[in-house]
Amino acid sequence: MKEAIAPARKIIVVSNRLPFTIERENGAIQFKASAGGVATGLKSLLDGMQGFLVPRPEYLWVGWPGGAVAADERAQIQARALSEFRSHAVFLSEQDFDNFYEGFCNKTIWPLFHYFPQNATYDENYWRQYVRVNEVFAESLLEVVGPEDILWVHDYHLMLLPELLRKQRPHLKIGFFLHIPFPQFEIYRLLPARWRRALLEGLLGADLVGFHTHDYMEYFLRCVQRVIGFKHSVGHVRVGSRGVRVGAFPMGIDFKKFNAAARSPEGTKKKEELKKSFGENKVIVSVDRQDYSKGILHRLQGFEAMLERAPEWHHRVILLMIVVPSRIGIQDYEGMKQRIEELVGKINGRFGAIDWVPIIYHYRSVPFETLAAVYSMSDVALVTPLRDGMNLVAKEYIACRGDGTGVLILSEMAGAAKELAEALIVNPNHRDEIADALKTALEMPAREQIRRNRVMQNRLRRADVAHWAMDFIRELVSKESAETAEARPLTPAARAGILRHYQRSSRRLLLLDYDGTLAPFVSQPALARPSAELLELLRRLAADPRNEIALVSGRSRATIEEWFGGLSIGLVAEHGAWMRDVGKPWELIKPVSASWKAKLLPMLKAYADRVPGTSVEEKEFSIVWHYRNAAPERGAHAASELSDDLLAFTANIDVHVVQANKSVEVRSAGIHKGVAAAHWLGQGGFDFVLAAGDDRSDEDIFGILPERAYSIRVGQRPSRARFSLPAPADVLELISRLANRGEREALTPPADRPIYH
Ligand code: GDG
Repeated sequence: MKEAIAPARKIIVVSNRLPFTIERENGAIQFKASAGGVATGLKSLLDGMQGFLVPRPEYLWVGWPGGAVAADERAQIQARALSEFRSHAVFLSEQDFDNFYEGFCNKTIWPLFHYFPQNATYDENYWRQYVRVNEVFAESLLEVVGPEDILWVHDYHLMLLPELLRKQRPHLKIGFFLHIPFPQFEIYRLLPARWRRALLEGLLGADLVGFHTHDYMEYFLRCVQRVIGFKHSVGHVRVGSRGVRVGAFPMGIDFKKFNAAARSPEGTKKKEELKKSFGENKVIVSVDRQDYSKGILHRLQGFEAMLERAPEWHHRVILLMIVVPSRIGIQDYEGMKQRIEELVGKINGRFGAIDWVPIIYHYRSVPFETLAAVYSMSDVALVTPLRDGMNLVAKEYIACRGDGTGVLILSEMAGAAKELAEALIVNPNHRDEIADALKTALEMPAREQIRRNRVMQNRLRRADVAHWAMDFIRELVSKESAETAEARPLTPAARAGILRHYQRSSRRLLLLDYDGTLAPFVSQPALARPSAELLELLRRLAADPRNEIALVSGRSRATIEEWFGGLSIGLVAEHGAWMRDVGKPWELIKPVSASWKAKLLPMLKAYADRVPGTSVEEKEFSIVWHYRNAAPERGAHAASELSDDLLAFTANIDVHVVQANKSVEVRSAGIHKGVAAAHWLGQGGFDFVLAAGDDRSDEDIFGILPERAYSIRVGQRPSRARFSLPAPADVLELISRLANRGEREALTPPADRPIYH
């Protein structure tokens, strides 16, 4: 098996269902192709992929083929799946299916992510089965995945899978796409704490996480920040040594296929036949899977309201409602079917006549060609989900409007509304709004219809499903997504190189952070007073006329002045807000306002009161909440929450919220250590530059250093620094060697020294 499907590089698409289903007819196994939206999209990507990945990769689809399969049938099914559908089957048992698919997927995630918390069930057995099935998928994938393969995991059934795979194959390229909405934090947090964290961690196992819209992407990043505490920077999240990118990739449709089907001779014929059966009536079409998220009942009420308010449309309009059976057996769905049928009956009874039935209700799926003909003969499409990740029906309707006429009424709660702004956009909860839109649609002049549709058609033609898939894969394999390297440990050889370079240089700049770099962290910030040895070391370094030393700290001006004011070195306080050149008074680096402090201070103080072991430090241009002495879990959790509150609250104030080493700090924007470092670098003429720091704020220094400068980050973390050292003691050891070298050097006659250019 493995040999047969192991070409050099494959794109492996992983989804809950394969693009075919196994069924039994008279005991014999049959394969039935089933092309859903995703299946169609991916197929056209893979079939039409034009060498942006060179060489063109093979593809393989991994998923569940449906049905229960006996152990002795598996090999045969696997062979056929591969040869006929380029697929690899993951076999699940009936019980897997019950608790996983009908359970956790459709009774927990689906309702919650569609903002129906009242329909959500929180059952530990469902969760366990969800974990189990994700593990089964991971095991099955490991049988077929090669080191160069690209994995694209789809949808809410498999949110744990990226991390499960990452643990086994740290260097695999993994992308994940969510087809349903990602909810806001207040909804997401309804999940039990353990599950909510595990799902996010699961997704963060991917290199790229994609959503249909920017909103979902933002909600996801917000949840990551609140639940796990990872902040993002323009859609990049740092997870240990890896970078994870999060992006919006609105899914398109196979535009050509729908457009051509509606224009084809058979399509036209079918359309004429259908049209005839509706006589002179205008037709409003509605097509959905039967699901409470689709707003079918509200839509019927909207149609009813239109009939109430516009009697002139009686006997002139018909609502053709196609509802495709879905998830039969789940209670919520069964009850809904009954309510839909009752309401259809009620409206038809109330308004209908012998020669006119206002609603034609069709509870089954129709073949593709019929669907395209229905779209192309309907004057209006009424697409009003209460919540929908994207909604492809809306796009398909527009694609099928060959002559450009037709009116799309679209819910603002569908992801598609972001792209189809020329539609009549409605709030699907409001029956009157739907009624008004229906009336407007029925009366809209053809010219106006065409004007709107042409714009949307052009957009959908460009952003079709192949474009979507290619965009995603291109982003996944792009260079930028490569893991961001950790700084390399400073080897003895590299250290010797630094010492040699120092020795032969004539003008040197040393930019040194204090806490965590020159001194280890202590429980109380005030106890981190510099030792006599350190002060002596700095004094010796500063005594060398070739040296310029700057201590670049986040501490307050008063503390830095008190501790280091007596040395002939440059000083930076409050991450660059204050600076002092040797022999000069303190200066503000730029005019800054701190009027925001009074407003935010109570917020930080409230956290200090609430979380034992935490405290607030107030500086001139920043305020800090420290939680080094809190219970670790509690502190980290509160830090995420506080950062999130602060970020939301300060959206339009010019401040930065920085989660650093066991602290959350708010400071005026535009002030960071990089600005301070630039002040010294700007003096020019240095032929040896070294900077050392231990946290995120020091990255701003590393980022602006010239290429040949030596940057050292304390601790093994992803960093822009060239080198890392384990602890402050190692930094001290290095700079005391520098000091020694320098002093020895000063005793050597200049003529013997190598000249450095
Ligand atoms: C999920 C998300 C997101 C429907 N009836 C028939 C039929 N269909 C086809 C449509 C369309 C597809 O099914 C339904 O796609 P939607 O996008 O409308 O909705 P979901 O099934 O809920 O899909 C959704 C989507 O994933 C993709 O990411 O847009 O938000 O919920 O393609 O044409 N096809 C045929 N006969 C029918 O009777 N042949």
